[in-house]
Amino acid sequence: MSIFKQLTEISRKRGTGYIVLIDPDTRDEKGLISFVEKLNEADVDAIFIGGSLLVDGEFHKCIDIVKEHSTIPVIIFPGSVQQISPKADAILFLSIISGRNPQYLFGDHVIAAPAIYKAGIEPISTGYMLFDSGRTTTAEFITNTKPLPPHKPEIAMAHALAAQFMGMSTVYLEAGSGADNPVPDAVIKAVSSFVDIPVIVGGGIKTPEAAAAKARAGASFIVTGNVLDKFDDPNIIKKFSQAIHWKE
Ligand code: 1GP
Repeated sequence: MSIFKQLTEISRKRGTGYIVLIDPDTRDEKGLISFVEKLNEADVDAIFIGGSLLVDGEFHKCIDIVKEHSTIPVIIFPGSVQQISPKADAILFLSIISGRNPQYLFGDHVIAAPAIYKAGIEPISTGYMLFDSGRTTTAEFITNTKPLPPHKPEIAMAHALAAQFMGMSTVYLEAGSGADNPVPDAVIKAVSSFVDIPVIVGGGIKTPEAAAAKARAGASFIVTGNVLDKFDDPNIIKKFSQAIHWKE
């Protein structure tokens, strides 16, 4: 069964799936191994690896280490065409549909497709929708795209439906890593009840309670990233996981 099918099965059974994003620039090897060990015990459904701006260039090493220490599926969340590895299980084949920059709509894809084919990893066609979250995010700046207004659900709904009509497998509602304001629950509810494809939600989700509300609003998957480093609580990942898997 494909990774995408496995994940949609999980979200159907558990209400919502939980995905943790690892930015390869933020941890040294020792820190990464101990973080992955925590993920193994916290009932996390998948790991995203990637970032909009990789300073250290530790992307490949990061995937090697995570694969060596975990059996959780590893999905590349690419910030650029350089972020492709045969060691991963799958890759989000992202089109930034909130923007109108051709490079990120159907430009880099032409360069990446043969490399992904050669790597033999599963592409997951994803309509990536960046939302305005109060201040400029790295993704917005690097991709030179305008984010969607967060208080206009009808605009978000139309974008997501267009993605579905174009045959994309999923849409990703993104406020950006460390966003002050995550994607509002009302937008998640409007989009997820309007389209048939799974809805991934991430960016600035700071507490298990906030994650639970977004899960119940209709998110198929919740993604948390750097926010996990801001807690002293050693059980925080488990708490997110329990809050997100709301059908249990
Ligand atoms: C995943 O970019 C997010 O979509 C991760 O965001 O780092 O704010 O959790 P945080």
